[in-house]
Amino acid sequence: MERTFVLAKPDAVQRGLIGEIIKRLEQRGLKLVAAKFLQVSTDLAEQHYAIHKGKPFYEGLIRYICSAPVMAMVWEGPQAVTAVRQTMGATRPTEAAPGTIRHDFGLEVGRNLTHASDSPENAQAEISLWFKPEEMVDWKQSNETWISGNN
Ligand code: IDP
Repeated sequence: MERTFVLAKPDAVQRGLIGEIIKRLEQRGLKLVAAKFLQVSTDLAEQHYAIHKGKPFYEGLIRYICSAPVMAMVWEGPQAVTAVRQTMGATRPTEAAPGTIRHDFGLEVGRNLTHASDSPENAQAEISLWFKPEEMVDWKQSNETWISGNN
């Protein structure tokens, strides 16, 4: 099983799309193992997006992430990183496939609604940046064997 870090960004929160994002991940078969609603500090935003420091969109990206609350989550499942990125769609909403969150609810890259880790290594780093170990909930979902299994 793999875990990945997901954010419903400020535009998703302001537009009342937290439920829609959670619904799609739940329907995919993924399991929610941690969640919190918070106002992101500049310090946390800069750590999270450190890789983009120096890019033309960096300052605006930090302002965007800190502009309203976000919903931070950890989702678990087989190939969770790949599955969630697929459900989110391409970074630019106009390049995202129909049926993905970014396509179905977005138009601009600067308001693309969600973040999801792009590799298992980055997922681990992002999970430990945003969550304490005791905030993760280990639980068994009763329908797990109907979502993942080889028999
Ligand atoms: P990702 O979120 O799909 O992993 P990244 O390339 O890692 O995409 O970019 C991180 C975030 O930075 C994007 O989700 C988007 O919010 C923002 N971003 C990326 N490129 C641009 C841009 O050209 N203009 C404005 N914002 C951008």
